[in-house]
Amino acid sequence: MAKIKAFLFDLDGVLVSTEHNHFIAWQRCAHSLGIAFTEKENELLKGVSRVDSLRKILALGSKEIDQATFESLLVSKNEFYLESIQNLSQSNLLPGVLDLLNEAKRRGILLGVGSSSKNALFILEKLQILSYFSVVIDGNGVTDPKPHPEVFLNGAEALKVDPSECFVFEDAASGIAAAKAGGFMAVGVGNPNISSAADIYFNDLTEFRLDIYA
Ligand code: B16
Ligand code: MG
Repeated sequence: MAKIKAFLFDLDGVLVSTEHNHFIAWQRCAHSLGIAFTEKENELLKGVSRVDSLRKILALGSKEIDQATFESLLVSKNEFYLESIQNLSQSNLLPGVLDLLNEAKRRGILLGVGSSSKNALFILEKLQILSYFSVVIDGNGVTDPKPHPEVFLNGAEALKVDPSECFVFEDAASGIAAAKAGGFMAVGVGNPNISSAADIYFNDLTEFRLDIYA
């Protein structure tokens, strides 16, 4: 294995538990369209861009809507989501995150974020961890969202590392697929549904032993 020089972290579901907030917001949209939507269907949306998520919900319900309704649903989903995370703070970081970021920094490992979310910068600021990352690639900066590897390839390029020298931490099937397609080591975290697809898997980041890998 090449020497590990960098870590790229997914945001929702890896650094912070906002996946549940996305779920509740999408569930509200789906129900407004008369489409059944549970945690099971939500699994298909994890790591998926806002636009693609709504497309998937419509496909689940075999529903067609006009462009204006589509746009307005995207706006209301995001308003509801943002309202639900308005009190987000550092206490909402997932277990092991802060310790891992600090230890990685101490060892000189470069850190970046690769998220599908267009709210990533806002959330990282609320969590007070933005300064840890040399690069943040988010949903505003990619043409092809996950499972395409662009978000992570852009991150590696910005950090000037080869994908083989970089771990990607992900909680979603779309993100694991993106990491693998880009030639990264795909580290699955906090979602048993992806444990077999990931190269290695941990229940949370407290289980990740940095001294073993870097
Ligand atoms: P937004 P990640 C993803 O973030 C979420 O997993 C996914 O549920 C969400 O739909 C997507 O961001 C877009 O988020 O609506 O905030 O732009 O897991 O890639 O960090
Ligand atoms: Mg995620």
